[in-house]
Amino acid sequence: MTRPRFISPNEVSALRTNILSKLTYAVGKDPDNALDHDWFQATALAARDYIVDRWMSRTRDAYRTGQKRVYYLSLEFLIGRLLIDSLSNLGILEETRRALADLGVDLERIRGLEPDAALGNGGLGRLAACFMESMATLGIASHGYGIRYEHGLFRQVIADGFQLEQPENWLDFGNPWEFERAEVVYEIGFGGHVAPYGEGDPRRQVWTPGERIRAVAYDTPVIGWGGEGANTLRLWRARPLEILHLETFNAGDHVGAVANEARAESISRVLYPADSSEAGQELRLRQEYFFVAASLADLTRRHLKQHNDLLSLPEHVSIQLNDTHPAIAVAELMRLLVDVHGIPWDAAWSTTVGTLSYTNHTLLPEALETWPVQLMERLLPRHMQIIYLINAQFLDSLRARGETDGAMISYVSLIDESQGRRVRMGNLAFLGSHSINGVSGLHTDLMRKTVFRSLHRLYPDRINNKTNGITFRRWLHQANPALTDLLVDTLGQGVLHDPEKTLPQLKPYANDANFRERFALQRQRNKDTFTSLVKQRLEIDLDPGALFDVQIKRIHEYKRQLMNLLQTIALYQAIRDNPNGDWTPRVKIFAGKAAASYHQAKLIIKLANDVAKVVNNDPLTRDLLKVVFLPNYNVSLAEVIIPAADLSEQISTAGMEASGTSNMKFGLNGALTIGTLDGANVEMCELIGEEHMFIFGLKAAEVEERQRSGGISSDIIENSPRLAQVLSGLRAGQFSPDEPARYNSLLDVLTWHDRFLVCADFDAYWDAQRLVETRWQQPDKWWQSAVINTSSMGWFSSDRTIREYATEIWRAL
Ligand code: 26Q
Repeated sequence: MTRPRFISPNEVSALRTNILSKLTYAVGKDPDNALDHDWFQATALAARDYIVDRWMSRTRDAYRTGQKRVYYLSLEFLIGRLLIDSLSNLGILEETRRALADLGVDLERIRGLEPDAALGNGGLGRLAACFMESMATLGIASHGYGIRYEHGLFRQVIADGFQLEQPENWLDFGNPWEFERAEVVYEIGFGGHVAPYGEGDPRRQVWTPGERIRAVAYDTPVIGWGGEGANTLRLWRARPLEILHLETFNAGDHVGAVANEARAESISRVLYPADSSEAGQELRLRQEYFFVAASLADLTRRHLKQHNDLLSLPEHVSIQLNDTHPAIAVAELMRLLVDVHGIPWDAAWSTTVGTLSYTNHTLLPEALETWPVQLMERLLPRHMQIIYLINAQFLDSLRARGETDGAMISYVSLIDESQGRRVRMGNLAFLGSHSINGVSGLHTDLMRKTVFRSLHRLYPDRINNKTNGITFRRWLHQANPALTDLLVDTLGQGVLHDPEKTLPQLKPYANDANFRERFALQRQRNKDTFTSLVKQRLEIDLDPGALFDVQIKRIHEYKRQLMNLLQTIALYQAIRDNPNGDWTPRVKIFAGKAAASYHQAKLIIKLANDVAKVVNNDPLTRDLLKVVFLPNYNVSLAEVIIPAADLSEQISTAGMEASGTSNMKFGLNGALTIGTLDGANVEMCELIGEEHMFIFGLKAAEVEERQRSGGISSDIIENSPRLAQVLSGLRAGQFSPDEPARYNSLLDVLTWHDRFLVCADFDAYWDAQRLVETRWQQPDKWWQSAVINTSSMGWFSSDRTIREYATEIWRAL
């Protein structure tokens, strides 16, 4: 076995005993009657024991050494399954496999029974999960704080080609990884009124909420690589103050007595299934404040226990805000310091700024969070006052500095007066933090030049870049054991422990024909596995020798799945026009969810399914082109698709994808990227070399220039016969004969307001795809590039990213 082990040799028999004992005494089943699910539970509980031992000793260490604590506040943690990840990080994966085999149980079968913990929408949530694992690996004393949603991201069902959303019930069979902490409870208030606190500074007030609920902690241990580091993911569940309103109940109003409970619990009931702002939803604001208030109460309590003084907070504590979703923390921390602990305003402000830092994940104006002042006043009256005070102090300081530009001042104000009065959460997070970071070089550069240009001029040292990363333990070791084994065989175990240093040593093997063959062979095995999954789920036969061309991510216009589909149609039409041409057999693979209320995105899903239906059933093109839309994209599906991909589609409109992280996962697994110079693609290109990628299209600066001149594409369409043919086919109902006008709204947008420049990039994209085919037809070259992709990805380890956060922002290493 090529994998490392971290524990003692007689582990298999010990594991067998532990699993059997969990099955009997924790699950309550006899081995003879146990179902697969019972075995999964028993195995997870046995693994958890190993984790808990390390977790407790880490927690003790953190108190003993007084090391700096990092708190990662995020409304999303897109964790996925934990069994294989935990076993592999503990170094007992193979031992567990053998222990189960002795008991007549196949680990591969039971691993699939674990539900995906889908407490996130996409990249931002998955990043939080990768970061938790890297922080544990690096021995940083950290807590993730979030919400224990009863229902994670909806389950996507495709019916007649349309997306339907169904509730996701990940907790139905219990959750073996978590510990309920019934004793860790905080009261969270909403509404009510505010009154002055005595005669002193009028900036100190007393808030009496009109409504109170409880936040109850649930802890999940997160184990790092090698089983040494372990941290806590603490998720809050909303509960009523009293479970049953006894007086109401006794008065005979049995339904009314539980209404209170339902109202309180609605706060942690469901994840908002949107990846950009669902404007003004009261429940969303309640969620944001609920988890921020509970987390700050919890961490200040821990700090006071240890250090007895809140002014020392910045020395011992860093709080990272994952986007603006927890930005109300700025006002809540001020309230705790000033109102509750009686700290003078100015000292409280420097403590707040010294403790908080904020990561921005998007520049799209529609995704920047703002809340109506009216709603804030009703729900969080004291916080609204604090925001006004912060704003007044800030705007005064500008005038004192001699800033007179009214437009600039109203642009940086915390209150947007232009569309009803709204609080700008991005500006609040910026002012209340000592560090504001973007998630790729280009994105950070654009932050300085666009949304935060004025704030950047006022605080030139605050904005910094931390390019995203991914945990290789999940996205290589776990997802692709065949490639991992090949890498270990070739480079030794160092590649598992320190890929940043070791992976570059793979580069010379790109020229080794024998190695390339082994590299291609592991891909072929993964493609075979994926081919059977598609057969089983969709009844579609794929040619595993075809080029697997993959775009999997949230469906969004800026990510341009539509451009990919238009290309697919163009290719289909071209093959039909010349069926005996020298075509490269290709499978176009799509997966992704659309926000339930995002009409255009849902129409794009329907189009993918419509195109698939026509193309897959056309005998003229059948052996050359297949289109697959896999329903219900999630972390576990990504783990199967990515290792089987030949080509990775990263084709967002330049300047719009903050970073992307699947681009890194594909590159690590040796897929070649076709993409624009956007997000982290830019850094990938620098490290991999442009000749091993297929870069095309307008650059960010060109996009900006074009958008200023309006997005009318009729000229472009006239000058591109290929694009014109695609659009007229669609318009004529070539893919929707039952409803020829189905795609008119998409077509109208393309023609009259092509904000995402699908038309402008169409021909360049076509040309890049032909280069892909040329390379594919020269396997030596293709696999050379593939090996170079894998060997160049070490820098994208989330360990590197976290090390940068820890040294430059948190000062925690
Ligand atoms: C906001 C308000 C109300 C409801 C929902 C939201 C909301 C929810 C999720 C807004 C945004 C998100 C998620 C954003 C996200 O995933 N952004 C991605 O973050 C990745 C990690 O940095 C980047 O790689 C991607 O480029 C970026 O799109």
